[in-house]
Amino acid sequence: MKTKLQLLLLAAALLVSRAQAAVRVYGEASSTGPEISVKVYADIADTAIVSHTFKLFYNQADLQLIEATHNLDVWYLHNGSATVPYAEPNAGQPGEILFAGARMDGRNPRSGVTGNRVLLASARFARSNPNTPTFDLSLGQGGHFANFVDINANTLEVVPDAVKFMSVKANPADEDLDGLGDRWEDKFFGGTKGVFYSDDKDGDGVNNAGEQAAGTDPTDENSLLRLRITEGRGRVVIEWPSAEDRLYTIEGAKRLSDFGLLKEGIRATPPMNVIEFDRNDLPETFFFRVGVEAPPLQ
Ligand SMILES: [Ca+2]
Ligand SMILES: [Ca+2]
Ligand SMILES: [Ca+2]
Repeated sequence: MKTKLQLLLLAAALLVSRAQAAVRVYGEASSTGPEISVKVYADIADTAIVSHTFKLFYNQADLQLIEATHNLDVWYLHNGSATVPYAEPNAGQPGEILFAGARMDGRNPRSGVTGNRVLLASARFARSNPNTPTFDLSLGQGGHFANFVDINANTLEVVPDAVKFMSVKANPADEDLDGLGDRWEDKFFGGTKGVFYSDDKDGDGVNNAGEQAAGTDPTDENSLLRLRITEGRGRVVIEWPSAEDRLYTIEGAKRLSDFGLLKEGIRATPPMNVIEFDRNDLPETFFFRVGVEAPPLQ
């Protein structure tokens, strides 16, 4: 009779855990064109966790791993006097990275980690081809290994539905992860298919990524970011085509190998920006170049 009662109590305890704890793990991918970045987050509700372990899968034919990192701001060990290193991400198996993170702080052993959109870890990849990369997530380790443990020492992944792995989603502004905004691709090329960041369709020497950043037309060889420099009446006048929401930087050099900053944070005044220098302030031979800081992808 006593044994039966204990079993009933145990069943009740499991039910309580199931109702209370929920960890949802999901990834987000974005691209600069040549590089793909994946960030993996967790929504941790109704409990605080002290460890997580998961795997991120990628296609080796499409991507080469550059770097995998834990979010050490949140996941760290502290022995009471110093932060102690924890396991590095393990990329030993082809096409997968094992992340094992823990939060154990000797100054506050029962703190754990809770909250929405907690960054677990990140990875950066170099792309090997124009394919749209795909990723997957799963529990990190099997067997007797406890992956998601809360501050009450419950192993959450043994409770049905307590730990859920969602998909890795692409940046909604760049679903094909080529570094070009899908709306931008649609506007100039009628869709995202067959359009890639490194293409130079109009042959003006600026690739699509550069044209997008500069706000120029990737189908018009006369539309590109370049400087026009004129000199007269003791002044040097520099002009360039500009686009909304950009900031420009002008650099100068006596030799092409030696550029230095002249002006930064120059706001766009479309369709052209103009700045002037006193000729006497510049050496006889002088080079200029322009840099642009673009808004987020659209
Ligand atoms: Ca795109
Ligand atoms: Ca071009
Ligand atoms: Ca162009």
